[in-house]
Amino acid sequence: MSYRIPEAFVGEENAKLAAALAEDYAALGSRLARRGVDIATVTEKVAAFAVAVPTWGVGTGGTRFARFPGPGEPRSVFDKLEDCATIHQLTRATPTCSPHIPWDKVSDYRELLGRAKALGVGFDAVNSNTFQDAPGQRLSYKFGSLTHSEKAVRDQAVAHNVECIEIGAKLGSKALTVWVADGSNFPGQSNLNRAFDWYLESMSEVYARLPDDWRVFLEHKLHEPAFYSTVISDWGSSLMAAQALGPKADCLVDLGHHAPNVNIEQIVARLIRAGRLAGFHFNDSNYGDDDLDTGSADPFRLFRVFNELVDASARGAANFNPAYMIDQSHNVTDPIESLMVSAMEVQRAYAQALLVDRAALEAAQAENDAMGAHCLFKAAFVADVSPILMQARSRAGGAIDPIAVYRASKYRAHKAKERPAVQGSSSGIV
Ligand code: RM4
Ligand code: MN
Ligand code: MN
Repeated sequence: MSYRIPEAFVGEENAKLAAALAEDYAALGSRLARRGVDIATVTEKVAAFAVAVPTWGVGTGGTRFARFPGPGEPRSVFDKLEDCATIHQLTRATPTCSPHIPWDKVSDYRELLGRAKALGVGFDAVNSNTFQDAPGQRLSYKFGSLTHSEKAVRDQAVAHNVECIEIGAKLGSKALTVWVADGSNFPGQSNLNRAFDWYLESMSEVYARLPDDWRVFLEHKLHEPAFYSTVISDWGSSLMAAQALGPKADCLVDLGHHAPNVNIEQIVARLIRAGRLAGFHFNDSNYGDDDLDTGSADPFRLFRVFNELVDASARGAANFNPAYMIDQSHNVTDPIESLMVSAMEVQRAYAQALLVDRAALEAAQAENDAMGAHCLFKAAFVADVSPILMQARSRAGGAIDPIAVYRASKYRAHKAKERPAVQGSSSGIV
């Protein structure tokens, strides 16, 4: 029997903090009431908010230079599911996980689905992978996949994406996320227009294989591994592709996939306006695709993104149904701790955005009261909404303090015994 944190243990740990939480929650409730905000409504909305965790995120990541594996790392997708379930057990914010194929390929998907159900987690969007060669693969993706100059390689990449849809259908997923690393490293190496044509040609074949109730998420990224040109480098290329492919294609925003200082929330606003926002890969970034923990470096940016989302939902924006996923790499932390904190940071940004006094903000904007508008906006960001998050978690059976409970349970030490290290494990982004 593999170790799971006993529910009773979570209850005992919560009991130690319950009185303090009740006090803090009541105090915040009256503070918010003075501003005309009903804390119960905000708490309900936060409780209903979910974000998917990436199966590849529960393994230790790495940089181009090294990977430092930790004890008790998941050795297979079954182990990964256990860790994802633990993250959800304590945070109650991550009921689904997003698989990556072929990393999470198994011979029996019914068994995998059964295991997930037993653990109380489901599957979110399936991620295809044509940025590396799978063992035994016939043709190489060294010079591209969906946009390779040779038709046979493009066909192989299309077939891989179709296989991902088939696997996802068995797991109850409803979306395929496609990030292509394709591009060029030298000016002149490829024809910028032709590469885009090939992308559209290949993706329309993938699109044609989507079940009726599926969507495809097109993920753009500025650079890496292609350092001169990437085929789907920005939201403009992504939107052009989505519009060419059809209504089931939308644009996914990975927060780390933009140039430094780009106004990501404005990109989000534009995609919402176009009715084409697929959703997010949350992480944080200082320079590029750093894959830092969500909200760790720039929580204000995360808040600004959520402000656009809450605004869109308040306006009843059309075709607005974003999928929320985390996509980050954990190089120096326990991945379970990182993912729990990140899920809570996403909820925090959402809760803060719900506090923005939209009527007052609109009035200040109409009067061109720049400082007044900014202060209103900032007031929501600096509010400490922790008691709301804690209350939502504990009501749902999660931990008031997930990190403390996780550490006290010694989950990782249990897993280190159960999961002797194996060579060539597919954990993490390596
Ligand atoms: C990419 C991109 C994809 C992710 C891979 C591992 O930079 O963010 O979403 O699947 O990394
Ligand atoms: Mn991503
Ligand atoms: Mn990335």
